[in-house]
Order: sequence, then C-alpha cells, then structure tokens
Amino acid sequence: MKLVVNIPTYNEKENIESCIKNVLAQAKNLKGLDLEILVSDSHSPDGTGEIVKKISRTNPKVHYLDVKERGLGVGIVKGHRYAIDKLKADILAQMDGDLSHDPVTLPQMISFINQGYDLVNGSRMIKGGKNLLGWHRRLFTRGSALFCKLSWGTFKLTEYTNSYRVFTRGLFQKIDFSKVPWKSKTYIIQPAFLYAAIEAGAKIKEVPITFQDRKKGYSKAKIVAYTFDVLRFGIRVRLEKSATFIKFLIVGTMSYFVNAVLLGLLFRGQIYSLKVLPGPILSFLPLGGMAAKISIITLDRLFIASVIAAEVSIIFNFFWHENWTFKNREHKGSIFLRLFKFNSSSIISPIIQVVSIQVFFHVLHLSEQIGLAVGVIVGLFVNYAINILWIWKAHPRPAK
Ligand SMILES: Nc1nc2c(ncn2[C@@H]2O[C@H](COP(=O)(O)OP(=O)(O)OP(=O)(O)O)[C@@H](O)[C@H]2O)c(=O)[nH]1
Ligand SMILES: [Mg+2]
Repeated sequence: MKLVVNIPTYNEKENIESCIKNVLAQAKNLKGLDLEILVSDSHSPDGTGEIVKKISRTNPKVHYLDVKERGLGVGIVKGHRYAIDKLKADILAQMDGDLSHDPVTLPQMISFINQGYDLVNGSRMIKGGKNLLGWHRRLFTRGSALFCKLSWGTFKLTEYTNSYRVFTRGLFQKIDFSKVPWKSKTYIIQPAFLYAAIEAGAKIKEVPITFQDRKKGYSKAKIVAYTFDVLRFGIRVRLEKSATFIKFLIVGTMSYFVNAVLLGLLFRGQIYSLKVLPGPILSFLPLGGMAAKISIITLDRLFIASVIAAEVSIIFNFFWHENWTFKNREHKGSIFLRLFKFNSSSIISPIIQVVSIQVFFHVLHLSEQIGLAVGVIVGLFVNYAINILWIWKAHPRPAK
C-alpha cells in the first residue's frame, strides 16, 4: 500500500525542506506503508521548486510537480490526480507546507483509514484540537464552521476550513469535480472538497490536530474573499437541498390532484363539481346498504373509488419521486421494494393527522382545524425524512 502526502506550495522556500523532513520522519511509525511525498507547487518564483527538485534527486520518495497555475485547489486536485495516476497511490494525504500541520498525527489518521473510514479530517475544534492562530483567524474558523453546519445540515462535523486530511483513492475517484470550485483563487476547495466527499457517501472521522501559526514566510490566505466564497458555497448547497424539498412538495400537490380527479371520475363522473362523464366509472358498484361489508367497512362504490384513487396517486407520487425529486439520490435494490416501502409509509401521514387532531381537540382544547394543519405539516416532514432516510437512502449519485 502506498501513501502519498500531497503538499501544495506557493513561495515556501523557508519551510519546505523542514516540512519534507518532518513528514519523512513518520515513515518509522507507518509500518507496512510505502510513504512518498509530492510537492505540488504553483511555479513559486522564490525557488521552492529548486529546493524540492534537489531533494528529489537524492531521495526517490520525494516528488515535485509544477502545477503552473496559482490556486490552492489547483495544487490539491492536480497533485492528487498525479499521485493516483503516476505514483499509484492507494491512500492520499494533504497538509500545508508551512509547518502549520504536524505530521505526528499521520499514523493515527491512517489507522482510521485502515479501520474503514474513507476520509479522516484533522480538526481544531474537537477535544484535544488546538487553533493557535490570531483571534481574527480563529473567529473566521469558528464562524465558517457554524455557517457550514447550518447551511449544509452537517452537525456532527466540526472542522471545515482546514486542509489537513487523509482519504482513500476510491473516495477521490468518486468525487464529481465539476461541482467543486477547485480553480478558485481562494481556499474554498477546503470546505467544497469536504462537501463533495459527503455527497459521494464518504464515511468520515475527525481527529484532533494542533494548527500552528506559521513562523516563516508569508500568508497567502485572502480571508475576506474566502469568507465570501464560504457564504456563497453554503447558500448554493442550501438552495440545492431546498430544491429537492420543493420538488417533493410539488409532486405531493400534483398527486393530491390526481387523487381528487380520479375519485371524482370513479365515484361521480365529475372533476370537482364539473360533470365530464355521463355517469360514474364505477356505476356498476352499489352505494351504501347493498354493498358487501368487512366488519365495520362497507365495500361500496365510495370506498372502492377512494382506495383506487389513493393507490393510483401513491404510484404517481412514487414515479415522480423516483425519476425527478430524488433522481440523484441512491436507488439501491429493486424498484418494487422501494414502491412497497413508499406504499407502506404513506399510511403514516394520515395517522399523524388523526393523532394531532385528537391531541389538539381533547388535550389542548383547541380547534380540530389547528390540529389538522399541524398534523399535515408534521406528516409532511416525517414523510420527507422517511423518503431520504429509508427509501432513496444516503447520498446523491454523482452526475455522470
Ligand atoms: N500550489 C499552491 N499552493 C498554495 C497556493 N497558495 C497557498 N498555497 C499553499 O497552501 C498552504 C496554505 O497556505 P497559507 O498561506 O499558509 O494559508 P493559511 O494557512 O490559511 O494562512 P497562514 O498559515 O496564516 O499563512 C501553504 O502550503 C501554501 O504554500 C497556490 O496558489 N498554489
Ligand atoms: Mg498556513
């Protein structure tokens, strides 16, 4: 198994040699792994490239890649691609080249990859982690993390804007980079890559790290522009997520109309109060007393019509969710199993409505109409949750 540690650099001549040395020193703690380093440099004018090339001439474990263009994302993405294609890496790691990230954490991070995690995220914000930057940078880190949590809905993840990560080749290859703004001049690649990993279904583990302030060289971070990018990215994610929910509501409304029209035609030959057929489609079925009974249920025209209309509307609903609302989510297993799950979960909403009406009327002594309205809304969210957690489970499928 080969681990390639990708170190993106721009003007790091004072740091890069020590950084490489510190990473290589971890080889003894990474038994069974072939550790190599790739410096993916944006053609630094300060001579970072010459230093790395000189080291790589005597040490075959150290590689230099000139990615030419500026941008942390360019260094990261082109670096990992090179590590996979040319260096045949199985595990990919990335860290800053200014000694802010301590390679002593690498063995622990790798151990989680060996336990089956797809991505290990170095965090300054879990127990044991430290952020030794100045107050305004700490504020940015915390503020961005809170904003990402809220806009992405990922409350278990604590760290979003740090680069120190380890992940599998398989995960990297699953990521849809057309949706990742990796050519940006800010560091938006850091949260955007993490989000893409979540979307690709990555199993993620966070480990505490200490983030040292750089001692030498200068910062290339553009914090104001980066903040705007984090905000813009979060809003985009939120809108995309809401788009699914809006589609869910549209399909729900449409299936109500399917249900209503069909009930009208089967039972009366009408669409609402508009007469369209000479008589009910189910005119051959009796109404009331003449019909067969099963305990308290009368199997008359109204009952049969409402069951057929409800079932057709459920199938209509399912068809649109399958091919539109949840199109990009995982469609595992047989379509009939999903249809069965959808069918059986459709009963939950009316149950919630009935319970809510009872509670509002009898317990809270409020109008049954309020109970119904609350029940409908709660039922809607419960149904949505069931759909995304049970039926079209897990993560969107990466676009082809
Ligand atoms: N390949 C490449 N790497 C970059 C570029 N800009 C920054 N980097 C590297 O990305 C890492 C993080 O950049 P830093 O300037 O340290 O940003 P920061 O860690 O947020 O800020 P400070 O630590 O305060 O300087 C460092 O290794 C930089 O050399 C770039 O345009 N291309
Ligand atoms: Mg730094």
